[in-house]
Amino acid sequence: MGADHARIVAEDMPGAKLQVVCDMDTARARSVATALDAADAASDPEAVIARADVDAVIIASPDFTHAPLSMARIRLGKKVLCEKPLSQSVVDCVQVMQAERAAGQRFVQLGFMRRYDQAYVEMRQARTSGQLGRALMMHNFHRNVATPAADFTGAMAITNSAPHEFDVVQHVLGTDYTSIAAWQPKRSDALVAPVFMVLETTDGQIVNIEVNNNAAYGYDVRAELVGETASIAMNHVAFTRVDRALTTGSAYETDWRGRYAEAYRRQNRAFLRFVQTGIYPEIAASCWDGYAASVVAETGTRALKEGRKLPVQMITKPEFYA
Ligand code: ISE
Repeated sequence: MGADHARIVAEDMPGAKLQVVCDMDTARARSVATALDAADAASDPEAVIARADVDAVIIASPDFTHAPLSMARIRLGKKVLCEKPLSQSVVDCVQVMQAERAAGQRFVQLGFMRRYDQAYVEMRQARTSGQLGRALMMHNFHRNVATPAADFTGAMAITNSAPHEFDVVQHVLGTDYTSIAAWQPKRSDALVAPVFMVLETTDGQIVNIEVNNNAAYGYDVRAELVGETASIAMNHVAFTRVDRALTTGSAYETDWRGRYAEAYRRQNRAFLRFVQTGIYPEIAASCWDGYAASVVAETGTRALKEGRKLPVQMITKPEFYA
């Protein structure tokens, strides 16, 4: 993801300059920096964050680094686009929110890029325009070709993959969650089985989410928002269809970077405008949204383990994030 963000900065963000590429693997940082004509390469994120020639950073390092590096940026008064999750630790998320509130202004934009995906934009518009009637349910499935890491688990499907749905569904519906339940079917092999979740919202809606990290056939994310008088469903997104020999078909992306390429561009350009103007992007995800997704994820892993529905319990939303 870091290399992909570096390419977007270098090629798709007019007004931005790719200044430094930082990675713990110095050779990899140098390779990406050279390929994208960055001014420099480095391997110490704290030093890069403090550089006078760096106005803003995009954090795409391992999950456990997101909260401490975001805090470092807040202390320096510089803006950061932090890849999801803000942290898998709810306590860490609260600490970042406390640091941002103490600093008295927003510095962190969180990388829940699906908010910028045209399909979810249209779903949210359909709900807010009233053309669906009262929103009742939202069905979601999120399928990867194969697990992104060898040590991937069912719990990680909830903490690593499902936060995208936790965030974007809450964004589309304009509600919060009150409960979550989670189950897994039994596969015939040793691969991580799908996780199926059912959530209730503060506005009396029902949400179901399937995360299948071993779907095999393609990267496929779809959703349907069902209202009292109409529903809106997300199509399979493909630029072309091939009709041949009495068949028709279209291709799937291999992973999220292709399917959400435009959403990343829109998200990152919104971040650049935030850096340039100081005006927080209207649909961007904040530290509060990062906290909320982490609370749902943490509760969901317990619900999976305990085999029962659990309440989603969050702190009161600070006015700072209203
Ligand atoms: C990955 O970390 C992402 O963020 C992708 O958007 C998601 O589709 C995938 O399931 C996650 O593992």
